[in-house]
Amino acid sequence: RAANLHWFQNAQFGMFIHYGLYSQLGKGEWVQLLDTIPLDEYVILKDKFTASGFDADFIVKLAKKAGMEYITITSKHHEGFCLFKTKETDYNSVDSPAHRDLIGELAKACEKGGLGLFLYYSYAADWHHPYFYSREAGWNNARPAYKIRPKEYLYEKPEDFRKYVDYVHAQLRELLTQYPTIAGIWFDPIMGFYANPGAFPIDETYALIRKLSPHVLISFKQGANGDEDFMAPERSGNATVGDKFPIAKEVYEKNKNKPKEVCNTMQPHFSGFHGGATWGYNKAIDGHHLKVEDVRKLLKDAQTNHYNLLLNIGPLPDGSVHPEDIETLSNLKKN
Ligand code: FUL
Repeated sequence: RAANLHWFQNAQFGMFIHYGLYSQLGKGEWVQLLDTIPLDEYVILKDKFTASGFDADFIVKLAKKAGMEYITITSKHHEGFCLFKTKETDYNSVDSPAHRDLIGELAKACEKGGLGLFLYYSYAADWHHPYFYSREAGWNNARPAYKIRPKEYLYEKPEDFRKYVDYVHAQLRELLTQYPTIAGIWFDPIMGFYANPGAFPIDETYALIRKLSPHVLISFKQGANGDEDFMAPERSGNATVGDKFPIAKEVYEKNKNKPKEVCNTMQPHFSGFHGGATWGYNKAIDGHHLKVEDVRKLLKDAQTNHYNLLLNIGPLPDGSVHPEDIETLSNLKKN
């Protein structure tokens, strides 16, 4: 792991990818919750998921052209849809019309191209799994605010959450064995964790990863228990949410001198959501993606302040890279 960490610390620049069912709607990755889309309406997006434009080799080539050393992709975002082969749920890309294991394809392409691969995994939010906890049990964003509870949501009492945790652990096993060359697991969202930390057996989760794959790096934003390998705050460094949650303050103290990575996105300036940024494809921002000069500024800040920049793209509904982002990333290293 030390060698991996050393590599990571010098990697400087990575590509973040947010892709899922939400991409088809072009309103960001929180659309299910923000628009309170009924669950049975949302899940049928799977029947139209073809990912026909998702080209792992192209993505790797583009990342390399931009000078990036690694890629971090959403293997499962808050919606719960998985981009990998899994026996734990049929809510996944292999069991969709795409019939493709996108994580497997990207793992191969990264290996071939010499890039590191991190898997984003939404641990502390899942809007699909029957036993993720309810809004009443701790956090408003644990579930969309459905007036009538969908029949698929079965959580009743804190003990039920263990069924969700077992599911997460089984999926982590799958990820670590199916894609043994990955560089790390990137957990999210930290607010879901801080709002209900007692629900998550975080030490047990990390121990599982350490045992199965001792070389794999672990991050959980600014930190969940302080045993993370690096700090990965969002944009301007939301480490300050720590002030609201004593546990966050504690882990921040443990992690503050560790290597740092800050994520940012090519799709900014969309008021009214998430402090103005979206990560999954958002058609409202077409024409306003970051340009070469903007990215160079971010890179300069990263260099000056010694952190890695993890720069996000939100592929189009078919999984192809947005033309504006192709343009910017292809020209980044030109004069
Ligand atoms: C947050 C998530 O809620 C956003 O959707 C996005 O993935 C960002 C990088 O992290 O916690």
